Amino acid sequence: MSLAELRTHYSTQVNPEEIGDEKVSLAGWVHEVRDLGGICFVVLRDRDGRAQVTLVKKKIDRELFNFARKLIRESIISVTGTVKPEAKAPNGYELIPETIELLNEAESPLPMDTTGKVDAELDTRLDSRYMDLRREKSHAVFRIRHEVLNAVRTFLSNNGFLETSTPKVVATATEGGTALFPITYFDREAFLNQSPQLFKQILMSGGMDRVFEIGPIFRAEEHDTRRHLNEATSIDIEASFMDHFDVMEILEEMVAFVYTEVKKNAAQFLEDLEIDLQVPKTPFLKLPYSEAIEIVNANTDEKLTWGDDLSTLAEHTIGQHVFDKTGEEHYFIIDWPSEIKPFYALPYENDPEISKSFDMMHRTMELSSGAQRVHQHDLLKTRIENQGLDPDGFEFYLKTFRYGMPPHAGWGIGCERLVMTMLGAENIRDVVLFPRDRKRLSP
Ligand code: AMO
Repeated sequence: MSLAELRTHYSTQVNPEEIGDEKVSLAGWVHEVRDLGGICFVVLRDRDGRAQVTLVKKKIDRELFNFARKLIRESIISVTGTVKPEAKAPNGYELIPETIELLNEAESPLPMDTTGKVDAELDTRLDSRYMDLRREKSHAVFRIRHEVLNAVRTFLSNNGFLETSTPKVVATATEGGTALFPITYFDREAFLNQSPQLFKQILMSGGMDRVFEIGPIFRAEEHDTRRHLNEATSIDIEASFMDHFDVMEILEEMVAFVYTEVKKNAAQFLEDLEIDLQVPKTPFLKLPYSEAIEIVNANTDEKLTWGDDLSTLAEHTIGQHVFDKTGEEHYFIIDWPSEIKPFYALPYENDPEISKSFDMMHRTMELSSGAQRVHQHDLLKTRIENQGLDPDGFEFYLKTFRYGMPPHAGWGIGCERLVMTMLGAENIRDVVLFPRDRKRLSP
């Protein structure tokens, strides 16, 4: 027998009306054993749900009954039997076993509660993530993340974007300001990439026209906050013959599509998390940076001037202001000072102090940033120099601007922040399987 035959169905696939006398095999974890003397219930849990295995002492083989009573929680079993409708049991049926095969017994006591009845600290949960994932609420988060990425792929593919993968081991920085993780690459120093930025732009010169990438980015940021990771997942796009407004439209439509798909395809998991998801309305408000700092100055003690970055307090203040006015959590801050945006952001021709750039915000934090890019070689070289970087290190990138580079634009959105804000998670680590932060390198 092949191992796949240990299971004919997932627990949620069994319909007692349709199945009749047909034999059913389920495989999974022993979630709970309730021994009431004359009757014993074993709750089997698999990835998609639960099933009640019912053993009535008088009606069943004595040996099987005694075996079931002694099953240790979280052991792996395969149960074969017939089903009976039972309104009070999960999925509306109970499984009357003919055989129960113990495939791998769990040790006892368990390192962590998996029923969700006992609250555990985030750190404890992350230390034993394999146990934590067996909790309904933790599992739900990653089912939703799966739907998010599925929807992103569908949306971008349907809009003509090609999926690409670019190197994570690189020789240069792109996002000045945030530090790099150095690594040893044979006899040279290399770094873990902060963003696919340079590569996705090179692909525009290569005629790929519209590309996207979903991949890891590495940021050696020292701060330990609830919304920063040192390894994150970035969803990046780059598109030729588009300006910043064109790609903002793609971004807001994508976010609305993702919410709609999650609502449709992950309804059960939203329910497990007690979330009533509201699909954001498009188009999102586009607030110029100059107005954004006025809002901060009018409502807080901060006195921001042109060229200042936005603090967390500033972001919260603007987010609340927009929410009070529009009832929407998503909005853009556009037209940032050129001096605080990376070298690749294109300044307006008639007012070079301002760049064709944007951040897409959620009420409490930045979700994405993007821009129309500098596509003129000489201007790009000057901007690299002006930011104190050495253009020689960028030669592989710069030269692609000399032989036919179309005007283009793009953005990057953090997958974890997208999921975090969608679910109202307190801490970004909640929505990452194995977070990498200042303190955490294992598991
Ligand atoms: P930026 O540096 O703003 O832009 O990053 C884009 C988005 O990626 C997410 N992100 C992070 N999430 C968690 N922890 C971090 N340390 C972290 N750093 C970034 C955020 C952020 O908004 N090359 C540009 C994008 C572009 O212009 O196309 C870039 O990397 O959600």
